[in-house]
Amino acid sequence: MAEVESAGDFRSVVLLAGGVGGARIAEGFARALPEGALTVIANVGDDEEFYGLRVCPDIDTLLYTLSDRINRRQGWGVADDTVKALDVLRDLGAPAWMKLGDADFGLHIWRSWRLAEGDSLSEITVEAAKRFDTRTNIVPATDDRLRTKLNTDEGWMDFQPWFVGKRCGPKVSELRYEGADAARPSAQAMAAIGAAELIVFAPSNPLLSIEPMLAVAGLRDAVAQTPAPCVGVSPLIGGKAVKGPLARLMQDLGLEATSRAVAGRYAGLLDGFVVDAGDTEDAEALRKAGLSVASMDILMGGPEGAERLAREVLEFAAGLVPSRERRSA
Ligand code: FO1
Repeated sequence: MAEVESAGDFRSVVLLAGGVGGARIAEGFARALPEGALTVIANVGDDEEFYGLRVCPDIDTLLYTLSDRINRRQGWGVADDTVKALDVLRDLGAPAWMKLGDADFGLHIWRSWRLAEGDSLSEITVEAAKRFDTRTNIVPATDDRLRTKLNTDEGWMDFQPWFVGKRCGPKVSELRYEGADAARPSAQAMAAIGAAELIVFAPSNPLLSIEPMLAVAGLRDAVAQTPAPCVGVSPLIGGKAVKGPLARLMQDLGLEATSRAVAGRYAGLLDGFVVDAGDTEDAEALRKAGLSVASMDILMGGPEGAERLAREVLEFAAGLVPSRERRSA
């Protein structure tokens, strides 16, 4: 591994990401790093089949964000998209609760066609990232089937029916990452981790975005064993998520909705953790537990704010002597 002494020295950074927060910080790193230096390993636990088409919301949010096609107000989907196809589906009596836009359908059709032709999700995603000119490598955590399931007061549910269909309403008592035991990490994800000078856990939902990937044993082991520093960024500010149901979900599951508890989810994997400047108690508690902690403004806002955060995270990581609290865990 090349010597990294300052933030500008990083030539291969891996970001584990899912959801809107993951895509936002990915855009920040893409702006802060040299072209091609960033590989984003994307969650596939949110994937779902609609009308026989394979939809990969976390991969697609990355593709659209990094190619500047994203609907920035929503954080997902294509800007200025229309819903004519969905209207026809609704007229024909098909369920239409997932707002799939017309331009978005194009990507799902292309992906499903390529999968049917025998190409892997990794090959398809890498090609989509190139063709959309994202200037970033985007790879799925696994090519195998992996699905986040939620046990709720309405019974076991798939992720999108819970998240979008029921607007996260049903109370959650248990999570399961179906398929994780048998899933192998994608070759591209393993190669990226093997070459990484830094691994960052995005400010994504740990339970819904990061842990489904870490449930793939080969991927978790590779992260645990890398000599590269591993840094997590909290998705919580003052116990609240900028977007999404994280705080509610943590409470449902009997966890404290704090940055400290988020870091705890990654025990054994981190050399450093980034919390919001206002969360001083969390920073203190984590430092006492032996973790290097940086406090900064973690609210990204737009692309400039995301780039500022990415640069500050790189600065922090460059100064870290891998503490290996994770080695002794
Ligand atoms: N989120 C919503 O809240 N409502 C939707 O109708 C919706 C549609 C949708 C379509 C394509 C896509 O890639 C994402 C979409 N999302 C929608 C977001 C998606 O549910 C979430 O980004 C993730 O799965 C959570 O990380």
